[in-house]
Amino acid sequence: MTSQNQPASGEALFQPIKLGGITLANRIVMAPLTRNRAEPGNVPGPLTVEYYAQRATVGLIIAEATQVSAQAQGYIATPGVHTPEQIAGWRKVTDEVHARGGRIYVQLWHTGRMSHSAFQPGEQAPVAPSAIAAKAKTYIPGAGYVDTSTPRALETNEIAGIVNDFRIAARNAIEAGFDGVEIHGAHGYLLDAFLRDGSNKRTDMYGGSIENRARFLVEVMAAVTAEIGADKVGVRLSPVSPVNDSSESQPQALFEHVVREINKLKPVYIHVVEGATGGPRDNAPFDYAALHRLYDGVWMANNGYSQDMAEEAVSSGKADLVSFGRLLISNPDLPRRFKEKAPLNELFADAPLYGGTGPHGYVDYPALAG
Ligand code: 8OZ
Repeated sequence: MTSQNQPASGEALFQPIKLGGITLANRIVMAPLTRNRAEPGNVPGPLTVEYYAQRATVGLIIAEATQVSAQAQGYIATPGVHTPEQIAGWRKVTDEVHARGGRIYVQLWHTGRMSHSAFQPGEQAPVAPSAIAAKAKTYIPGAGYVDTSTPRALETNEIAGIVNDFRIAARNAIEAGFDGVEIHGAHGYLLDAFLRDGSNKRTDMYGGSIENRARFLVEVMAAVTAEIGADKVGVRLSPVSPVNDSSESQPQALFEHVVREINKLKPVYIHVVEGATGGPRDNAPFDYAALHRLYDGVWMANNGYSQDMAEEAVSSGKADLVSFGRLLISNPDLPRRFKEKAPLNELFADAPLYGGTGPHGYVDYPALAG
């Protein structure tokens, strides 16, 4: 109910903060960013080690969305954390970040209907709350950007297996050296698609009422907190983001229920995307302060924050942490640049945010000299 570790005044972004059993050096977080750079087997490779290591001066890195199972994949070259090779690849990343004094969580996802049968085991249909295709696209080599596949509705008795996939992936993440995990409960992926009445038309105990639609996410949070400890688990929500064809008729009531239930499990943070992901912050009315009041842990805000906005949010107690996406792609040393009020690099115009092979646009954004 109260914001934690608020500094008295000034330089709020540079006050350390406790997050479960670890202390973050500052309030600047690297948001989870899909880059589609995983190597064959969906294993993070040497450039990914370098990329995260370059960004280790943020208070916390949240490594990109990482699939909990083969079925969870929806895009090309996204990493997993469900095979020994993937765990070993991530171990190199976490070792290098820790060697540089950084802290790193990983975001765990199941893409649900945001997938294509080309990514699915046996080229099956992707799975979702209901058999409704998202009006969205994914990239397939050779075919380009194609519509996501019409999913099949999960059987009620399949849900426990996916809860278990999240539980095992969380255990694997700890084995890989991560300081904790963020459950991806946002952006229209499987858990968020269950939350929302635009994508969930079920008539079993996982559909209908708000309580029922929240059940899957709450079960995942309960399983993961029981497995690795609530002090190592966060969750990301995007209450009014329309991204990936997401819609909900009563977002305030839905997400107040979700946060009340999640609060009982005492995860260390809630990470909220305010407004439309990567777009307008005021696309739909929503009372984020009302949500924050329902939660006792660390509150992380995201979406289009500048340094000044972040400083105001943390010094006023609206947020304890602020995560940055694009600014951290182009500025590996963002905390230092903020501290020194140094100019910020722009994104390269000639390098893709998603995919690519060599260093360009991934590990060649310059840090300040000296
Ligand atoms: C951009 C492209 C693909 C995936 C998200 C994991 O929106 C993503 C994502 C973003 O959370």
